[in-house]
Amino acid sequence: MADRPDISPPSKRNKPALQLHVPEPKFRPGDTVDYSHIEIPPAGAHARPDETAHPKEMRDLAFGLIRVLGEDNKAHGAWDPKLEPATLRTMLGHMALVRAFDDRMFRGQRQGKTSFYMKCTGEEATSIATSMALASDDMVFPSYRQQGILIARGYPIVDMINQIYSNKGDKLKGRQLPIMYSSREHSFFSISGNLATQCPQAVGWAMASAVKGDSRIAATWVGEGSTAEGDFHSACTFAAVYNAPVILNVINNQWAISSFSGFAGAERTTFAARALGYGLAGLRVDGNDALACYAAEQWAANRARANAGPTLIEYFTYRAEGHSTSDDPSGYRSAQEREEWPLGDPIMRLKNHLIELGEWDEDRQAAMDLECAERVKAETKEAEKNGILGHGMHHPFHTMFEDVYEELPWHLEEQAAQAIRERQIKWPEGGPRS
Ligand SMILES: Cc1ncc(C[n+]2csc(CCOP(=O)(O)OP(=O)(O)O)c2C)c(N)n1
Ligand SMILES: [Mg+2]
Repeated sequence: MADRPDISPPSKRNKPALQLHVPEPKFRPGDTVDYSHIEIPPAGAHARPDETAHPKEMRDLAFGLIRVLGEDNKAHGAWDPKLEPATLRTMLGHMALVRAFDDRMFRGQRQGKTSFYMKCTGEEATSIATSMALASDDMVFPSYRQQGILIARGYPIVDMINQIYSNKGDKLKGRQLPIMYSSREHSFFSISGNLATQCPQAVGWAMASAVKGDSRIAATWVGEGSTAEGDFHSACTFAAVYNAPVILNVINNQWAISSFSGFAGAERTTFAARALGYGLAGLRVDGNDALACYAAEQWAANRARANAGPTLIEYFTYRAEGHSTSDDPSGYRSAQEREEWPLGDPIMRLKNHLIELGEWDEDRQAAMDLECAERVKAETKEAEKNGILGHGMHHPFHTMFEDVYEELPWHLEEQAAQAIRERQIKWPEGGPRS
C-alpha cells in the first residue's frame, strides 16, 4: 500500500491550492461609480513619432492615451491634425446625422417596423473621424457599430433604412440581419455577425492589394470583447509577418453585451499593448476626441501607405446605450457609468471646440440637429413606401435561391419550386409573404 499515489486534495498537501481569477466588473446596478482609477493624461501630452518609426520606439503610446481636445476646448500638441473649420463642421454634421439616425431607427424597432437595431451612441467619432482620415476607396471591414462610416462616405440613408426594414428596396434582398450592410461601391465590406471574422479578411485584402501593387489600404474595426476571438490574433500574426498595409481598429467601449472588458483581458493590460507582442505599432487613443481619432487613423494610414507596417489602434470609449434593441443594460451595470464617464461626449466636445474657434454657435447646432432629424424622418417615410417588417413587401420568395451559383443546381431549383408550392397551398390568396 505504501507505493499508492497521493490522491488527497491539494489543500491537504504541503502546497498552496491553485486558484482561478474570475473577473468582476467594478460597478453593478445601483453602485456609486468612481472612475478615479482611470488615468487620463492631459491633451497634447504625447509625442507624435514619425510614421515610419519602429514599434519599440513608441512603446509608451500603447499604454498612454493620445488626446488633442483639452478641457479648454482647444486643440493641443503634436497630434493636432490641424483640420480646416469647414472639415470640422462636416465631421460634426456626420456625427449629428448618425445620432439622429440611431434615435429614429431605435424607435422604429420599438414600433415594430424592424426586428433589430444597434446604436453607436458615444462612439460616433471612432467611425466618422477615423474614416474621414482614410481615402474614400480604402477598403473598410467594419463591425456592426460603424454605421458612421457609411454616413461619412455618403451612402444613401434611404438604402440603409431599406436594409433595416428588409423591404423590397433592400439592396441585400433581406438576406442579412438588419444593420449588416454591404456596399462594394463604397468600399464597405459586408458586415458579418460572426465576431472578428472581418479582421483576417481585412489583412488578407490588404495583402492582396500589396501583391497587386495597388495603393489602397484596408482598415478593420472590431470590438474589444471580440479581440478574445482567435481570428483577431491570426489577423495580427499575418499582418505582422507580411507587413500588410492594414489598420486594426479596436473599439474599446468596455462592454461586450453584458460582459465587461475584463473578460477580454482588460484587467491585465491595454488592448493597444496587444500590438507589442506581434511587433505591430500600437496606439491608444481617446475615442471620444474626434481630432485624436482622426490624427491616429491618419498616422496609421500614412504608415501603411509608406509600406512601414500595420498599426493596431485602441480607441478608448464607452458604450453609452444598450448593446442592441434586444438588450437592457440596467440589469448588469450601474446607470451612473454613463453620467460619470470622464471622456465626455464626442459630439459635444467637437461642437465646443468649433465654438471656441469662433466657427460655430449653439443656434447653428440646434438648427443642424433639427435638420438632421427632419432629413432622417423624410428618408424613413421614403423607405416605408417599400415596406416594413411583416407587411409582405419584400423581395420575391424565389430570390432566396439566387445569386450564389451562376446556374442554380437542379436540387435547389426543386427545393425552390417545392417551397413556392407549399406557400401557395398555405396561402392560396397570396398570403402575408407571397
Ligand atoms: C463568434 C461570435 N461569438 C459570439 C457572438 C455573440 N455576440 C454578438 S455581439 C457580442 C458582443 C461583442 O462585444 P464587442 O466585441 O466588445 O463589441 P461591441 O458590441 O461592444 O461593439 C457577442 C458576444 C457572435 N455574434 N459571434
Ligand atoms: Mg465592446
